[in-house]
Amino acid sequence: MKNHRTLALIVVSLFMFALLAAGCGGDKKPATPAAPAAAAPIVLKLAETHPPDYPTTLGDKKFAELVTERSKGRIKVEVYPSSQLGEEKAAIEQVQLGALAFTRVSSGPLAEFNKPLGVFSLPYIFDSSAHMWKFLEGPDGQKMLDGLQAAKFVGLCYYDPGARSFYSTKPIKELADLKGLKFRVIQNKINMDMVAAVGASATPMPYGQVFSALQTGVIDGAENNAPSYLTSNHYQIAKFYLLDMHQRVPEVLVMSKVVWDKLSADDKKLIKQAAVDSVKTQRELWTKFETEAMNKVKAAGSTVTEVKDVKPWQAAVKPVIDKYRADYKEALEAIDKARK
Ligand code: GTR
Repeated sequence: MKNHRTLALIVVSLFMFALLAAGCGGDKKPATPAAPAAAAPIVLKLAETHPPDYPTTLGDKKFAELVTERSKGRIKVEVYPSSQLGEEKAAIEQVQLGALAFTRVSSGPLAEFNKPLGVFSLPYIFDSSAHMWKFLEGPDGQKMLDGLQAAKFVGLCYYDPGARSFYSTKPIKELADLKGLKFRVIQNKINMDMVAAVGASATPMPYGQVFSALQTGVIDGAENNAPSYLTSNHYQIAKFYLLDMHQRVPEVLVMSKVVWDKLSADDKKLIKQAAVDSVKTQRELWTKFETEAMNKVKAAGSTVTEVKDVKPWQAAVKPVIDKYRADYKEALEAIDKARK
């Protein structure tokens, strides 16, 4: 009897030992400690309205690539093109709330959240791309980026927006042809006034709705730079493009201040620098694509008319500048100074 019990005890002990050796021993520590698990990367989303191979999207991707490389994979920026995360206004709202880390948008819609940026929607304030960049890269342009913090954004950098011009389904070859036509604009008060000043009427609507609005005749036209005119396919319906170049509305890469505040000082520096360093890529690709886009729309049958003299255009929209001059006094003076 006693022998049986001893035998049973030995068998049970051997069984327990085998279990422990197989790693089923509850919280028993392993003999050699495992290497600490790698921390999961910080994943940050970026919303972009343009298609994947558009120069601005490629600027975003360069930014993402620099962030991954410089953080050695610790921080990952995922770029969502083609308005997958919503139209610009919705993306801006999400960034402001902190639900989304970044968005690349036009300062046109962003001005609805941070008034000082509205100055960029005023027509003909910049003579050329060089004039615009001189201002943007100077202290006053940078001050405007920094000013975004007041609206819970961190302005990281500007991207090249090109120049916006009117296009229509109706023949437009000079200023007088715009009279009575209905143009879609980016939602912003200055755009409404500008379109009224050239004798037309403005319909604000999100970018993604313009194609069908042109198709159904809800609007007669819209206005944008050549790359957008091409990639949005608006050129397929609105075949008359009049190069009046009324606005240069800088593109801005913004980050959510809510997300920014959670980052370490070193990571903030890394992100800011990666954005600044991505500008060169975006600008180079932009210049190339502007010409390419123009050639493509011409080849596809668009009638592109150059405006030889912008003076009548400038005279027509002068009341708009006068109306807003007091609101944007300081910025307008700095923009004038950058001309010299
Ligand atoms: C483009 C700009 C977009 C968007 C669009 C529009 O030029 O890059 O961000 O603002 O215009 O007209 O809605």
